[in-house]
Amino acid sequence: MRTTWTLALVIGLQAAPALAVTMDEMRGQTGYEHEFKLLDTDGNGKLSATEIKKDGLFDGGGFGKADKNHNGSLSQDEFASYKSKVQQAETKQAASDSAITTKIKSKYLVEKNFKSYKVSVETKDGIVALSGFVDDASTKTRAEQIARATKGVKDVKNGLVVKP
Ligand SMILES: [Ca+2]
Ligand SMILES: [Ca+2]
Repeated sequence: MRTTWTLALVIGLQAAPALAVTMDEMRGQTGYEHEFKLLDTDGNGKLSATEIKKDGLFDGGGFGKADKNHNGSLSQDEFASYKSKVQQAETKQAASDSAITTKIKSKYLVEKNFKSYKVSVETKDGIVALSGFVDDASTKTRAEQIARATKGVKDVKNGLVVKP
């Protein structure tokens, strides 16, 4: 009995991660299949460049990139694989943007004479926008320096207003 239990446990542990991946894949594909059908207005099982226009993710040359076999239309596979790639990239960017914001805010918190609560930090695609009020010009400059020195920051838009 004991051997059987141990074996069952081992199999259970090994099967668990594989099962989780399969579930995610299934969920993802079901989602794309539904979207695919919605976009496929003429119901011919493929998406034309016109049909894809309703999906903003394919803006700016997305159709050409997704059409891997260059036959001028997207199969369900082409649609799903491009879509999941772009969405993964977007999720990654969003996570890194919010990490940048958090990092800058925590740097402001430890800065002396820095009223961080008056400064708002927003990050989009690695570009940081600072807004709000600071007491003097040197604080405004310092705020920008701190933001620029933060890893992952591509540019800083310093919209801080000096208001003594
Ligand atoms: Ca179609
Ligand atoms: Ca194609």
